[in-house]
This record gives sequence, C-alpha cells and structure tokens, in this order.
Amino acid sequence: MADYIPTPVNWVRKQVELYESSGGTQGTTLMDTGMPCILVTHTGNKSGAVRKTPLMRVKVDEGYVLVGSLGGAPKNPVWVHNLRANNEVDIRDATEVFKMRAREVTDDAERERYWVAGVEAYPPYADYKAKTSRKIPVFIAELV
Ligand code: F42
Repeated sequence: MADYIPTPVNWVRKQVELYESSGGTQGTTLMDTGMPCILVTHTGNKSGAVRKTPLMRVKVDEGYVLVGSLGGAPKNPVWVHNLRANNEVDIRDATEVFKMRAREVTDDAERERYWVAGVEAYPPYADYKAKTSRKIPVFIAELV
C-alpha cells in the first residue's frame, strides 16, 4: 500500500482529516455553506502516493461528476493529471465508500449534461467558468 501524502493546503487537509476520522459524519460540507462534498482518493501520477481531494458532490444516475474548477484558476488542478494517468478512485460520500473508475468526459453533449448537473449542485461553478479561458475538465466516476 502506497503512502498517503496530504495536500499542503491547510483548510483542505483539515477537511479531509475531519471527513475521514469521523467516518463521514463531519466535515462533509464546503465550510459552513451546507453544500455537500465528496472525498476522492486517487494516486499521484509522479509520486505514486495516495492523494485525497475533496470536491463538491454532484450526483447523477451514472455516478459522481468531478469538476476540475479550482475556483476558475488558469491551470487545471493537479488531481486532473492524476486521474488522467490512473483512473481508479475511491469515492467517499458521507458514510459510504465506493470503488469507482473516473472517465474524462470529452463528448460535448455528455459533458454539457454533467456540467448542468454540476451548476445545479454548486452554482458558483458557472462563475468559475466565466473567470477562466481553459475548458474546465469534467469526469464521471462510475462503479467498477
Ligand atoms: N476543487 C475543484 O477543482 N473542484 C471542486 O469541486 C472542489 C470542491 C472542494 C470542496 C471542498 C474542499 O475542501 C476543496 C474543494 N476543492 C475543489 C479544492 C480541491 O480539494 C483541491 O485542493 C484543488 O482542486 C487543487 O487540487 P490540486 O490537486 O492541484 O491540489 C494541490 C493544492 C496539491 O495538493 N498539490 C500537491 C502538492 O504537493 O503541491 C500535489 C499533489 C499531487 O497530486 N502530486 C502528484 C503526485 O505524483 O503525487 C504530482 C503532480 C504533477 O503532475 O506534477
């Protein structure tokens, strides 16, 4: 089993710790917004280490939509590169954990459907899209 290397971003690392140590009963929302988050466990594409990334919870029939928004920053978040290199993930949604495979959605119509679901779950994604010139990566995580 590879080592776990926590993110250097303090508030995110703390959320991961609380989410996991409580078994998914605490730390499950984005700060005090009440908006639910999931926890994505994946593999670093260079280190091979275990990485844990909280994302907004965008649930659709097929599984979970993962949106690489990073607040509308100019660059993709690093976890996007990790998922492109190794698509096996564990997704924790509150108290449940699922083994899933994350597929980047490239078909425009499919992507649009998931994007709309994303904005419905977390309206600020629309602001992030307006803020950046990059095409925000969208993945769908489905049960293995
Ligand atoms: N980010 C989103 O993009 N979308 C969301 O919906 C979202 C929601 C959210 C909710 C709660 C919360 O606490 C955070 C949330 N975030 C959301 C932020 C998200 O959790 C990530 O912090 C953010 O997307 C940035 O991801 P990142 O992968 O770029 O993380 C950086 C800060 C990080 O951890 N960097 C590590 C480091 O050491 O600098 C590198 C980690 C890594 O994976 N390294 C690779 C490796 O091999 O281990 C090598 C990387 C390479 O290719 O160079």
